[in-house]
Amino acid sequence: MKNRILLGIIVLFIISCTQVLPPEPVQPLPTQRQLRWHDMEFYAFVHFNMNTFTDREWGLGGESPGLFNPTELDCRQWARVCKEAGMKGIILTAKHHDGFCLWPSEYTEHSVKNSPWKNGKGDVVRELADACKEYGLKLGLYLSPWDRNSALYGTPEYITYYRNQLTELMTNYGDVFEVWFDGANGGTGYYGGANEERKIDRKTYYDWKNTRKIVRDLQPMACMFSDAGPDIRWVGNEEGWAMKTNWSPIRRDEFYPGSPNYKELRSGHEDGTHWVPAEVDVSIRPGWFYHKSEDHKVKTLPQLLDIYYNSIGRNASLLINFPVDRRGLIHENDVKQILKLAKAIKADFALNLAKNKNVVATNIRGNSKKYGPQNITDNNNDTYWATDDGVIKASVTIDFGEPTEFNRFLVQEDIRLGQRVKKFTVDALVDGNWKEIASETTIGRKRILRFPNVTATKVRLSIIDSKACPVISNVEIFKAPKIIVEPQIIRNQAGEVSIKGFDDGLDIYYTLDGTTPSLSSAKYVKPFLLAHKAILKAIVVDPESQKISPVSVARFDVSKEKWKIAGDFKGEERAGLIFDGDENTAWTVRNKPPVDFVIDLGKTLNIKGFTYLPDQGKWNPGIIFNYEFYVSRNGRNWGTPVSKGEFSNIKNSPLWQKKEFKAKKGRYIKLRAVSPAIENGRVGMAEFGVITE
Ligand code: FUL
Repeated sequence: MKNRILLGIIVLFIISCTQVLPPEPVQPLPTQRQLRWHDMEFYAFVHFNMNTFTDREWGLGGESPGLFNPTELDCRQWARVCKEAGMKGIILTAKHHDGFCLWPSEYTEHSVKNSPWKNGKGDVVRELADACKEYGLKLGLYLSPWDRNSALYGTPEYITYYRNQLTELMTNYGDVFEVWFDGANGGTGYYGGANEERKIDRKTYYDWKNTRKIVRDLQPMACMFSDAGPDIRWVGNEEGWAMKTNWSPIRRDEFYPGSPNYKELRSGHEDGTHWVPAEVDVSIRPGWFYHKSEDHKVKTLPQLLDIYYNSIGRNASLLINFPVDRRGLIHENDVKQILKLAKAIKADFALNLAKNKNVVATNIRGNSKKYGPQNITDNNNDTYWATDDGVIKASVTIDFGEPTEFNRFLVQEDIRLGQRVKKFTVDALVDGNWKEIASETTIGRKRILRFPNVTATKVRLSIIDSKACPVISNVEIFKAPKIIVEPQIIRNQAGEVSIKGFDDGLDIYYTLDGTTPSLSSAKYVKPFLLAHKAILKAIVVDPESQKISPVSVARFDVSKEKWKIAGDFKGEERAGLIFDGDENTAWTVRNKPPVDFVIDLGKTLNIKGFTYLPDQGKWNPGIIFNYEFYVSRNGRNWGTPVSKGEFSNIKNSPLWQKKEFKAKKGRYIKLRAVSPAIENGRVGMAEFGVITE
C-alpha cells in the first residue's frame, strides 16, 4: 500500500513536471543555420589580394595579374595561427573591388591563372579550404559585388558573370559557413579599359533575391552577410564595437547593402521583424590590406581586449582581419598580438566562480524544477531558468557561500526562444548590504560586463523589463587578472600631465629625473603641471600581485602653453591638434607644397632641434618627406634653413622623427614641407615639438 502511494506521488510529480509548458517563443527567431553561426563567435578575416601587391586599400581594376606573386604563401600558417588564437573559421577575400580572383575562375582572365605565382597553376581558395579542413576550421568567402575590372559592370550581363563566380565558389570548395556581400559599390574604375565612373541602383541592380538563392541552393547552411543580412548584419562601423543595447532582430526590409541608415545596425531594433544578428568586423591594423607602413600599428592588447568585450560581450560575433603580407603570411607582429589576446581571454575566463553554486529565484515557471534557477549555473546551455507567463520582474541570486572577489559577469538568454530582456541589473551582497554593480539593457546570446573588483557573498541578477517572461540559460562569474601593460602618458598643451593604466585599481609610480621608477617613487594620483623639460618614466603596479609593467618613457621639452600658429595659417582652429599631446589627432592641409607651417613659441628659446610625428591617420595621411626648418627672432626674417633634408622611409615607417642642429635663438619656427611622402594632396602633422638647449 505504502509503495503504491509513493508510486502515485512520483507519477503525479512527473506529470506535474511535464505539464508545465515551456515559454512561448518571442518572434523573430534564429534559424538552425544562424544558431550554428552564433556558436562560431570568434573567427578571422583575411584580406589578401591584388591590393597587397600595390599597397592600396581599393584597387582600380586595371592592375596587371603579373603583380600578384606571393613568395611564401602558406595558408596552413594562417590556419595554425587562427586555431591557436581560438578562432573557429577564416573568411577570405576571394575577389575584392578590383575584381582580381584568387581562384582560377572560368569566367575571367583577371585571376591567379595569369599571375606568375605557381606559374598560373595556383588557387588560393583551394589552399585555404584544404588548410581549414586540416585545422578543423570553417571556410567563409568574400566575393565583392562591385568589380572595377569587369567591362560588364553596370550592365545586366555583369549579374550573370557575378552569379557564375558565386556558383563556382559555392560548388568547388566544400562547405562554406559564411558568404560576405560587401556594401561598397559603384564609382570610378578601369571597367575593361573604359576608365570611367559607373553607378548602379544598389536596391535593384543585383536582384539580390535571386542572387542569394544560389547560396541557399548550393550551401544551405551558409549564412549570408551584408548590411541587410539576410542572415547576419554589419554592425555599422569598422572599429570593433557594437552598442551596449544590441538587438539581434532588425526591421530587415528597411536596409539594403550600402543603405544610408546603417548606423541603426549598431543596436538593431527592439521591434525588429527578422533575426539578423550583428557581426563586428575589424582589422588588427588600421588598414584591411597589408601595408608595410603599418607594421608598427598592430592593435595593442588593451585595444584588442576592448574589441573582444565590446563585440562578443555585446551580443555580436567578432571577425578580426589579418592583412596577409606580400610573402603570403600573417605578419609576425600580428601573430604576436593575436596570441596575446588569446592568452588574455583564456586567463580572464579561466575559473567560473558561479559554477554549480546554489541559486534561488523569486519566481520559477510552474514551480517546476525543469525551469529552475540552478539551470543557469549547471554548465549546460540547453537548460534555462524561466518565470511564469506575465512575470517579467524577477531575479535569481547566486550564493558563493563565502566572500568571493570578481570583476566579470557573463549572462546568456536562450535565444532559441527569441531575444527578450530589455533591462536588467546586477547587484552584489557586500558586507551584508546589496550594492548595484551594473544597470544594463539587452542581453541576447551573450553579454559580458566588466567592472572593478567586488568582494561579495552573493550576486543577484534582476530582470527589470522584458518582452515576455525571461529565459536565462547561463550565468558565469570570473575574476579576470589585471592587465599590466605600460601606462599611457600624455601632456596637453597647457602642460598638464596625465598617466593612465589600462585597468582600474592599479597603482602608478613615476620619476622625473630619468631614473627607473619603483614602488618607492612618487605615486601618481591625479594630473599635474609640468612646464619644464623632463624625462618622465612611469610604471603600473598591481597592488595585489605586485606585478610590475614595463616602463613608459616620455621626453618632454618646454611646455607649449603659449604656442600659436602664425604665418599663412594664423587663426586656423584645427592647428591646435599638433600641440595637444594626442598622437591620434592630426592637422593636415590640402595646399600644394612647398607649405610653410609657422609657429609662434610665445617667447625666445635657444632651439637645437625639432621632433615631428606624421599624421597617423588611416586614410590619406598628410606626411611630409623633404623638409626645411627655420628659426627666426621676429617671424619675418628667416635666413637660411638650420636644417634641411628628408624624413627617410617615413611612408613605410611613420614614426617620431627627430632632427638636431647647431642651436639658434628665436621665437618663431617654420617647418617647410618641400614635398609630400604620398602624392595625395595633403601635408600635415600629428604632433610637433622643439628641442631646446
Ligand atoms: C569594406 C570594403 O570596402 C573594405 O575594403 C573592406 O573589404 C571591408 C571589410 O569592407 O566595405
